[in-house]
Amino acid sequence: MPRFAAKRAGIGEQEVIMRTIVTLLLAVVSWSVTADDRAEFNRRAAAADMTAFRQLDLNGDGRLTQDEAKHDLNFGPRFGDIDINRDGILTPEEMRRYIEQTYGVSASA
Ligand SMILES: [Ca+2]
Ligand SMILES: [Ca+2]
Repeated sequence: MPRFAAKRAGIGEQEVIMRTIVTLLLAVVSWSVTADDRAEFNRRAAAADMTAFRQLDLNGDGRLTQDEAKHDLNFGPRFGDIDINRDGILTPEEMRRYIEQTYGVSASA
């Protein structure tokens, strides 16, 4: 009888340990899914910004002026944040730095 009780207690402990492991695994899985979602979001946002940069460049000189960007409701308001040297022109280099700082991904321009 004591052996039986001990065995039962042993199974109970194993069950607790298993439940703990499963709980931890689920936590790790849900955390990594969140991290993947965040990384995927950042990649898409970076790609969207680079696409907008190219599309808004109406005269095709590879740079964006405030005039070219001002009508874009997504890009226009951020112009000042991207324009690091405040000369009113966004260069591909400023775009890359903004994307790296904002999204933590390297941009391909
Ligand atoms: Ca331009
Ligand atoms: Ca600039």
